[in-house]
Formats: sequence, structure tokens, C-alpha cells
Amino acid sequence: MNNQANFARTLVTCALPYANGPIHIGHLAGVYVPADIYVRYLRMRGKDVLFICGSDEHGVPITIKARAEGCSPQDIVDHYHKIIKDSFAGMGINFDIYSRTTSKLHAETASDFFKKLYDEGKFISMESEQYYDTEAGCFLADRYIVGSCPKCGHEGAYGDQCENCGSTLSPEELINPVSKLSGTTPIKKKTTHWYLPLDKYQEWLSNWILEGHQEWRSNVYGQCKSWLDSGLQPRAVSRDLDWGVPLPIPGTEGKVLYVWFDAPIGYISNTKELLPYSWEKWWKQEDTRLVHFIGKDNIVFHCIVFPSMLKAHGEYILPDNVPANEFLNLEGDKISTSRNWAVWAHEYLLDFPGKADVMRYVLTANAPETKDNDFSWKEFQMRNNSELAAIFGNFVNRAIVLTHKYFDGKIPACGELLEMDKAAFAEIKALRDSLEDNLDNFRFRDALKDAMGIARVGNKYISDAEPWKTSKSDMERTGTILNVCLQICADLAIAFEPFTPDAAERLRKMLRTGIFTGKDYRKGEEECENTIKGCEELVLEWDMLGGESILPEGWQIAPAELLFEKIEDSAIDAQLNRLAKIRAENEAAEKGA
Ligand code: B3M
Ligand code: ZN
Repeated sequence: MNNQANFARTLVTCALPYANGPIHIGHLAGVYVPADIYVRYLRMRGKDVLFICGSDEHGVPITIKARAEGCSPQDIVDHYHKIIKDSFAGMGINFDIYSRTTSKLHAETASDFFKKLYDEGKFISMESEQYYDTEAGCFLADRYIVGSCPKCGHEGAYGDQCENCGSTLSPEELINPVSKLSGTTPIKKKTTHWYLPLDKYQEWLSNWILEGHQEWRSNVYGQCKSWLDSGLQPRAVSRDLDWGVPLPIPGTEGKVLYVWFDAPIGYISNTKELLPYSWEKWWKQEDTRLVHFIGKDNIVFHCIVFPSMLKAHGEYILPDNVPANEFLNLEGDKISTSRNWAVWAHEYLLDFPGKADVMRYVLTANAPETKDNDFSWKEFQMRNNSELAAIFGNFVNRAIVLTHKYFDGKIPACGELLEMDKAAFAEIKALRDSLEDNLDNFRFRDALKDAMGIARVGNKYISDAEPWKTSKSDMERTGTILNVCLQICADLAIAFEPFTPDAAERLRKMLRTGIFTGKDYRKGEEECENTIKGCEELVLEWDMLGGESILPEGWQIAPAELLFEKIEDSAIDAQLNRLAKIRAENEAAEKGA
């Protein structure tokens, strides 16, 4: 069920990517592209929306990467934060703010949050024995301990997981554990940590999710149910580590907030950074609707842990929906950063300049919404050539070229509508209704099908109506046909704005119109006026979709330009060769190991 109407504003967040590597198409398909589509759509409909993200710059993997590269964790996050931020901009992901969890404001916000819960006795503290490296003089994070896997005998298993057999492990289970820091055998040493007693929130969570949010996607609901059914345990919120937000309790030197405690608070601190005077209304007023876009590996943190933190704090609203996606594979194999099995966003943007839209389109058409899906370069080429270029682009091109040929580029008068004209309009209205319903309910793949359906209707209509034939005997009928076609072009310039904003803008340039894109907060709270992109003389709006006279008779349009180029085999082969080389290298490395 979609209950947007009960809310005054929508706060949309995207999972904060770890700044220990660039982002790839799996991230884009799973989280950022759907979120961006959703935000653009809501804004076009005049909703008040804030779109928040930033880099997650804490956690053990960043310290491991820094050690491997012989630099500081700060160097690592500075490097990747910039790459990630630029990739998002290049892909047209329009966050209002993209900040970082190493900011001072974030440290303050996360500390204050922790401190309040600590002072109010919301945590429990427990002493436990953990591996300690006497030579390096520090406790060892699970990832810093290697040994033999108790399940399969693999020798390089980590303290949290064996990458050979995939088992989840705890460091105690490793046979012959060795510290990755010094190579010595670690000893057991007592240490104290603070825990959020999730067991105490079990009943409240069950009610809130299992009773109150049955509309959540079945993958999300199902994961929550299985966590709740197996019974929640206290979760540590601190770590022995020298990278992170220091624990704000006296006498706890060498301890930091667990990265999964501070990271979601990043949503709050980034909002504060952007809107220092009005952030509270976005986080503390019941009429704000909070929506978290994430990948499926983050469900427990966003549906169970963070809501429990917010509930414990007491002043914040809870998420209304968490539309998590499944995973995207690449050419049949799991995307893997360590095996370089990925299509990196920044490399894509260099290899296919000006084609962010094509990737947005393909990733949405094949979005892993209900199950894992596969990305293949052949499909990428096929969807560009036979859908974007052959249907959408071809239709627009024919309509605009013929308007110039027969009517000097002016929208011709619309005469009496025949059955086929009325049928085309009726089909488009039905597609519009379905498009809105799908977007409102986070079904972006189906929504894109509806938008593309409009192009299909147009393409078929112009083929059947054959204005190039009618022009020989009946200019009035020809004018009517092209008028209908141009109204459909205007529909496309509206409907594709959330999905392929760049192509939609180029189409609007041909039609010489602007578009209403709503309010954005990128300049901070002073300047959140409604924005109109492009020509202000004729402004398209979402609600015009399906209209029969969006473009007025006599309106001068610009010459046709190619909306989508064909992608040649050579460009695809280059990508496939790159992947084949990586596959061969990985296989050689695995044989050698
Ligand atoms: N950085 C994990 C991830 O990128 C984590 C998300 C944080 S969201 C608060 O999968
Ligand atoms: Zn194993």
C-alpha cells in the first residue's frame, strides 16, 4: 500500500558506500539508480523531497586497505570519496548532499547519539576475551586474524569468514590463528564492550514490522521475519580499533564506535550539514516519510538495528519503507571487488562518454528487484540498439523530421481524430496510470516498461498511420497524424525524465520546452525554490502526461538530432576482452594458490 498522501515530505537515503573502492554497476542497479528515479519522480509531482547520501569512511576494511597500500586510512578515504562522488555525478544521481563520515559534524552527531543512550542506560556492557596481538600491542579485528578453516581446512580463512567454502566463522573457530599484523600467534585478553540489547526490542520490532509493515517488499519482510523468528541477541556497538569515532566514555582509549553504529547516523549528520537550521523537521516530525534505499546485505541493519537505535533514542522517526534490492551479477558470475570482477562506474563513464543514460536504462530494465539478475554486455548493446535507438529514438526522429519536412517545424493543427488516433491516446493514458502506480510502489523495472511502452505506441502509430503516404493527398490528415506524434514525443520527454534525464533533456531541446522538476535542496535551505529546467516559455509537467494538446498548434520546434547512437560490436568486444583477461588472471591466481 502506498500512503504518501499522509505525509508532508519524504526523506530518501541511499546506503553510504564504503570509501575503500570505487562503485560498480551492482551498487548502481541495487541502490542509487532506483533511488534517483524515485526522487526525480516525486519532485516532478511537486513533493517536498530530500535526497541524502555520503561515504562510509570507517570500518576495518579501510584500515586493511591502508596497510596493504602503505598509507593512512585517511588517504584511502580521501582518494575513494572523490572517485565515488564524481561517479555519482557522472551517472546523474542527484543527491542534495554527498558528504562523509569522517567529518567533524558527523563525529559530534554520532558521539552525542551514543552518549544519550549510554547516559540513559540503554546499553549493557560485557567483558569478553578477544584475540590480542602482543607485538603490535592491539586487539585484532576478525579480519586481521587468519588460520585454517574448521569446515574445509582452507589455510587462509579469516576470523569472520572462509572465502573458500563461504562459511561464516568466529575467530575462536580458526585452527592455528595468526595475526595478520605481526605474523605472531595472538593471545586471549579481556576487553569490555557496549551492546545494544536487541532482545529487548524484539517484541516492539515484531509488532512494528510483522504487523505494521506487511506492504514491504517480500524479500525485506521475509528477512526481517527470519531474524525475528530466530530471536535477537545483544549487538556490540563498540570495537577495539584506532580508526573510527572515539567512544565518548572516559577511560576507553583505543575504542571506537562500531562502524555500523556510526554509519546510519551519517544520514542524520549529512542532513544537518546541508540544512543546519531545519534538519530536525526531516528527522523528528511524524509527517516526514523516511525511505531507505539499500542492497539486500544491509537489510538487518536498516530494518532491525538502526530502527532499534532510533527507538532507543526516542526523538526520531522510523523508516516507512526500505525497498532493498537483490544482487546483480556480471556475465554469470558474482560481482567481486577483490577479484576485479565488476564494471566500475568511473571506467564506464570514460569508455562510454555521454552514455550514462544507457547504463541507467539497462540497469533499470534488468533491475534485481525480486531476484538476483545478470548484467551482460550483449544485453546492454541489444537494449541500446533495439530498444532505445530503434524504438524510442527512431520514433522521435521520424516525427520531428517529418514535421520539418511538411510543416516547417511548426506543430500542425489537429483535425478530427480517427479511431486509431483515439486508441493511441487511450493506450498512453493507461500506461501513464500504470507508470505512476509502479513508481509509487518502487517497481522501477515495470515502470520503465510502461515508459518504454509509450515509445512503442508512438512507433507503431506512426508506422500504421504512414504520414509519408498521406502527405501525397491529404495534408490535413498528415498534420493530425504528426500532431498526435508530437504529443507523444512530449509524453516521452516527461516520462523519461526520471529514468534517462539526459536523453529527456535533449528531446525537450528539440521540442523547445522546459520541464518542472520541483524543489531541490542542493544549495541549502535558502534556495529551495521550484526549479524549471530548460525553456521557460513552454513548461512540461508530470500531470500533462497523456494529454492530447501538450504542445500547441503553431509551436516552432528545433531540428531533429540523434537521441541514441547505435553501439558497435567493437565497443562491446573491448569490454568482453577486458573481462576475459581478468577471468584468466583470476583463474591463474587460483591455480597458483
Ligand atoms: N557501508 C555497507 C555497504 O556499503 C555500508 C552501508 C552503510 S549504510 C548506513 O554495503
Ligand atoms: Zn572453509
